[in-house]
Amino acid sequence: MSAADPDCLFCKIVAGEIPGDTVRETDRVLAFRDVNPQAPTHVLVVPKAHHENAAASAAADPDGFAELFTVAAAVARDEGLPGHRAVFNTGAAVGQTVFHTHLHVIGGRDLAWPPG
Ligand code: DGP
Repeated sequence: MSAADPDCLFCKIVAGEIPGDTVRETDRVLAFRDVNPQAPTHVLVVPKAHHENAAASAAADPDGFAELFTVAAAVARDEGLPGHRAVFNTGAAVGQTVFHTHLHVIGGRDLAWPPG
């Protein structure tokens, strides 16, 4: 696993230094509720290993990256969602604010397409 970044918010949640509302955990992945939910269900699924975005995680640990999606599906099932959206923001230009890979799992209301 890559070293935690001492300045990274999600590394601190993974380490338990900052509380997170955890809904699922595996050896490699933590899923917790977004502090600023955009829908009735808004869960962030993060690899415990620190990488700054989805592509970096996929390159460094393909199996761990795939596990983000199996955990996302389990979260959606647990929440009883009839469908859900799974989104990575990559880069500040499209709204990434936390530079530790995180898959947004959003559902529980109608979602427009294309996204804004
Ligand atoms: P993004 O904009 O794609 O980088 O998403 C970052 C998300 O992280 C955003 O939806 C809000 C969420 N967030 C920021 N700070 C915290 C926090 O301290 N705890 C939790 N649970 N979520 C946070």
